[in-house]
Amino acid sequence: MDWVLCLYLSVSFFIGLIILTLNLKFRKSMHGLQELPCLPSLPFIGSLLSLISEHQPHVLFKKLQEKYGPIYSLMMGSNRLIIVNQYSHAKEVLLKKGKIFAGRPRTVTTDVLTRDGKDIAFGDYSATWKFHRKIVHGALHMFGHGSALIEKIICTQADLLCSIMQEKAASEQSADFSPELMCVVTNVICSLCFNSTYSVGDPEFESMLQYSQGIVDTVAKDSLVDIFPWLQAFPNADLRLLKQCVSVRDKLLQKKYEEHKAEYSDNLQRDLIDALLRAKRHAENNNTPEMSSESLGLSDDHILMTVGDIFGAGVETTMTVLKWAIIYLIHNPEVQKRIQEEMDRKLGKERHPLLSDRGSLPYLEATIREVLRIRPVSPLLIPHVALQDTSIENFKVRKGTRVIVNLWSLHHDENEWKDPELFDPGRFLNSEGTGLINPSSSYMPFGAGIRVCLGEALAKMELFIFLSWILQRFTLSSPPGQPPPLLEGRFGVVLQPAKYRVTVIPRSSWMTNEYQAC
Ligand code: PLO
Repeated sequence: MDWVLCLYLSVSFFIGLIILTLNLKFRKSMHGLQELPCLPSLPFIGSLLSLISEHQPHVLFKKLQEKYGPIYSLMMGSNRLIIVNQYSHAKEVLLKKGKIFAGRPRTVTTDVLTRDGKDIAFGDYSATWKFHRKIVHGALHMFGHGSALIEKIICTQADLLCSIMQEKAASEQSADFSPELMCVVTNVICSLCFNSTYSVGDPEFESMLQYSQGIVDTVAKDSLVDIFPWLQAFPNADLRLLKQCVSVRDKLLQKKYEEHKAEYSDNLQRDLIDALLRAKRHAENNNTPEMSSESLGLSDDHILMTVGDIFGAGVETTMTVLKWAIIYLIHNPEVQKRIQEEMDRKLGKERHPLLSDRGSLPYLEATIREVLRIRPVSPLLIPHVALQDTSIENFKVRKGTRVIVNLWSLHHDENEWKDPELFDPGRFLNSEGTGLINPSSSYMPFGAGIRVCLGEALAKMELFIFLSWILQRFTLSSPPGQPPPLLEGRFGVVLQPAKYRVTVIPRSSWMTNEYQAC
C-alpha cells in the first residue's frame, strides 16, 4: 500500500504547488499594479466637495483630466468610481474586458424604474439578462433591419410630421415641435411594441409625454438619494415624482400586456410583446430545469420592464437626437443647403428618400454622425461595474468598483478631433466629399461591446428618414429677430437641449402632390 500513499502524497503536493503558484501569480498580478490617481475624499461624503462646480458632470469630468490624467477615481459616498476619459481605456472596459465590466450598479432610482433591475439597460449581468437581450435582439431584427415593414412605418410617420410642419408653415407660425417629434417617434416604437399608434392630443399620448419627462428629470442622475440610499427614509420630492410617473407608465404597459395576453396565439406574431410572450410560452413548455421560465427569469415583471426599456430608450433618445440635429441645422444654414443640394442631385425632386438612398447621400449621413459626436445622447453612458478584481492599463480595479466611460471626453478629445467644439460634418467625409470615413476610433455614440445599444440600427434608420424628409421639403430657421437655440444641454439620463422654436419655410422646388406610400 506504500506506493498508493506515495502516489497520493505526490499528486496532492503537485496540485498544492499549482494552486499556490496560480494564487501567487494572481496576487502578483494585482501587486504589480498601481493605484489610480484619486480625487481628495473625506469619510462618509467621499469626494463630493471636489465635485461642486458650475460645470455639468460630463464637462467637469473632462476638465478634471487636466489635474488627474485621463483616468482617475473618486468616492461617491462609500462607492469607488473610476472615470475613463480616453479611447484606449474605454476600449479595454467595453470591448477587451467587456464581460468583466458588464455589471450594473443598483441605485434607488433605477430600482424604482425597473422593479429592482428586471430590465436590460439597468439590469445586472446574468443568465436572465443575456436571455432577454437575445430575444429582444431577435425580435428587433425581425421587425427591423432591412425589413420593408419598418421602412413603411417610419415613412408614414415622417409624412405625418411633414404635414404638421406644412400647416405651421402655411400659417407662418413658428413652433416648438417637441410634441410632434415625440408623437412620431413614439408611434414608430408603438408600432413595433404594441402594433398601435397615437395622434397628438390623444389623452393616453399626453399622459405619456408627461410621465416620460418626469422620469428623465429624476432617474439615474446620480442624485443624492442614489449616493446615500438612506435618504429615502426622508421626504424627497424627486423620488415621489419618479414613483408617480413610473406608476402611470406601468399601468399603461400592463394594459397593453394584458390585451396581448388575451389575444395571444402561437401563429400570431404582430409585435415585440407577441415575440416575448412566445419566448415565455416556449420556455414554459420546455421541461429542462435550466431552460424553465423561472430559471431564465421570464416573469411578467421582466417582460414588462423590458418593453418599458425599449419604449423609453426608443422614444427619448431618438427624439433628443432629432432636436439636436435641428438645432445644429439652424446654426449652420450652409449645411442644410448642402444636404438639400445633394438630395436634389441624387433623388431628383419627385420622390421621397428611401432607406436604400442612405449610400448615395453621404453628406446627410456625415451630418447625422457629427450631431451624434458633438452632442452624444448619453454623455456618460450608463455606469458599468467590475464583476471581479481586474485592471485597466496597469491600474488596479477591485471587484465592485463602478466605471464611468465619459463619452463626452472621447468625442471632444483634442488629440483625436481637430477643433472638437466646431460642428463640421466634413470631418466624416473623404477629401473629395464623396464617401464616408472614420476619422477617429474615439467615437462610440451607441456605446460598444456586450452592452452596446440594442436600437442602434433602428435609430439610424429613423434619423435618416426623418431628417431627409424634413429637409427635402423645408428649410429650418429661428423665428425672425430671435437668437438661434442654445447649444448647451441639460445633463440627465439623456442630454436634453433647452426648448426652442423653429420657423419652417417650404422649399419652392418641392412637389406638392400627396405622399405616395414608399
Ligand atoms: C427614458 C424615460 C422613460 O420613461 C424610461 C426610460 C427607459 C429606458 C432608458 C430611458 C428612460 C433613457 C435613455 C436610456 C434608456 C435605456 C438606455 C438609454 C438610459 C429613462 C441610454 C441612453 O442608455
